Amino acid sequence: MAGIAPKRRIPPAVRGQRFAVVVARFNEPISKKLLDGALAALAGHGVGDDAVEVHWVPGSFELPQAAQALARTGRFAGVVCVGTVIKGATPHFDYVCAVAAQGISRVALDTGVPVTFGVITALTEEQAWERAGGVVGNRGEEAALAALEMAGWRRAVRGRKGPR
Ligand code: INI
Repeated sequence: MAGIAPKRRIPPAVRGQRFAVVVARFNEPISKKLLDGALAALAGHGVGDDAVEVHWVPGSFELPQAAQALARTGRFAGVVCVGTVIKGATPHFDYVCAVAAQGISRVALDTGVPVTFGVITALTEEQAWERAGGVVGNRGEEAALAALEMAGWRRAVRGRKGPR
């Protein structure tokens, strides 16, 4: 998917909050770049290594289960999911992508914790590298920025009083 990533509106209040990053090990060298991008984005907003937990799972199919367990602990202001799915010769790709996207969205809706989608869904390995810190950006970084923004938004909404 092409497009222009939005300008982020991340309030300083997210500093000091805890985040989790779940990484799918499949296509590990590419997913590692997504993890690096996510950690750099978090650190750039005052969320250092000591406030971030990294959890590895076998593949993108498993991302929602891990995200759900982490979100349910109540310990994290946001959970960032990263993985790399590359299309092969069979429909396997479609199943893995659909489960990852729908599952991650469901965890966010069911728990209320921001859970973001940093999964590359590429037709070729070249496309995947382009989205892992290459010419098209870094989907891990983008997902971390989205988690930071949503965590700030959630905090603001929860802090608001009812109608006067
Ligand atoms: N998982 C990925 O994250 N990326 C892939 O490209 C991929 N492919 O191509 O198969 C993949 N498959 C593994 C899947 O996510 C599960 O780990 C596996 O099916 C066991 O549940």
